[in-house]
Amino acid sequence: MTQRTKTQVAIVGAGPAGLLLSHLLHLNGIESVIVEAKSREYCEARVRAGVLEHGTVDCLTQAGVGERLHREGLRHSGFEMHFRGQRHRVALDELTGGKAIVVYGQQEVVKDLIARRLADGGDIRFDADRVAVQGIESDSPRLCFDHGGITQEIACDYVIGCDGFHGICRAQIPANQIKTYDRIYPFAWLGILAEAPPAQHELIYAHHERGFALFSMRSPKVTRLYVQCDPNDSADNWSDDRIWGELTLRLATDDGWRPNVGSIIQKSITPMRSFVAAPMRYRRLFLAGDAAHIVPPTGAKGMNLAVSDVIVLSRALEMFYKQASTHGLDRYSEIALRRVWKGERFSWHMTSMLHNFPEHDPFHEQMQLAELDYYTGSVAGRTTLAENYVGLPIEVI
Ligand code: RFL
Ligand code: PHB
Repeated sequence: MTQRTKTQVAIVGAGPAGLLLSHLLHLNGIESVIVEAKSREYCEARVRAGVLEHGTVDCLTQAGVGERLHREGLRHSGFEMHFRGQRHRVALDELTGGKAIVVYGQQEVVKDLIARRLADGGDIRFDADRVAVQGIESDSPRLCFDHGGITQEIACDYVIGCDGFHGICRAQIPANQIKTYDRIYPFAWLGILAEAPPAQHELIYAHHERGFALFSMRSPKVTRLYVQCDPNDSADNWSDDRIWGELTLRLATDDGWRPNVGSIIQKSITPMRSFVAAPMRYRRLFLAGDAAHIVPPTGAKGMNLAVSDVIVLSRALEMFYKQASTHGLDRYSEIALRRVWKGERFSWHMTSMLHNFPEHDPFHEQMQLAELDYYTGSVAGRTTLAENYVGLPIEVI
């Protein structure tokens, strides 16, 4: 037996993109259902991004889901680049007219959004199996899935694929209607969470002949660190001693600074890839966030691009439901992609400038150092880094 229901907007995926879209639609009186493959606990525990651009913070604040973020998030008005044993600071606020970023774990954003959707009576179907989009060529698409042993079908006006890079929505678009752009990098990041007080308040991006390292944090007691490794490596090959040895070597500066060492509570390897699928729409199916594009994490842009997509898309859906105009929906992909490509460029540039590439020769190494010298040594260079890092403007329809 199939249980049939109807909604205005059916959303696949309860990551930051799907949850925020559902909440923004709700604030505008538009009904949605989220269908999610994993459990609520799993979604709330997934450790990923940590840096929120100023526009992301503004959006969450204005949408009424920023209270804990303002209480517990760490506001950073600068970050550092370490190379040749020296520290170089990029003063975000001074270079961007007072803007900053906030360090607040993605899973905390997800927890806040789930709690708010459920408090507002939102419909999130966790643990959905065999999720499929049907009727994509028609004007009445449907989302089908198994839930609690029952086959369900949700009829809707629009399906929004917020199901991440490995989701099912992007694959619904006929191959001749979508173009993809891809770059796989010859390295990965080993990321750890450590019970160690951050040895300094701001993030550090380090270039070192042994490879890249990143110093970040989650709270006054927990440090988040990453170290460049081989993409085929396994986290099991990295003993705690080896991790701390590499991190200390790559991050340390000649003035004696080094990260605090502590017990490692989480360890995982992330591959590095740039990917864009365009357009981000096919008929009544729209893609947002990682379902349409991914970036290497070096620029801290992934979740922020998911948020800016959803800001544009929620406004376009509002125009459709309030003014019966498809103008916004017709322009969504073009507007979202303009910002996505700039995020892709920044992430690619930071990645290229900071990592050790196996094919690089001593000339390339000198080019990277000259680039780092230029970008940190001139006001123009630092301003370029700063305005991209805090987040470029979000174009609204
Ligand atoms: P998500 O978060 O992947 O959510 C997709 C959701 O869809 C579900 N799903 C399905 N549901 C139903 N049916 C199916 N068939 C489904 N298939 C999948 C999944 O279970 C999931 O719940 O995508 P979204 O919402 O677009 O959000 C994107 C962000 O998660 C991602 O871009 C960031 O995490 C990237 N990222 C960073 N972004 C930043 O902005 N700042 C950072 O500092 C930052 N650091 C990072 C990062 C990503 C990292 N990793 C692990 C890739 C650091 C790392 C290490
Ligand atoms: C993090 O804190 O997880 C983080 C920070 C900056 C990045 C990527 C990840 O560029």
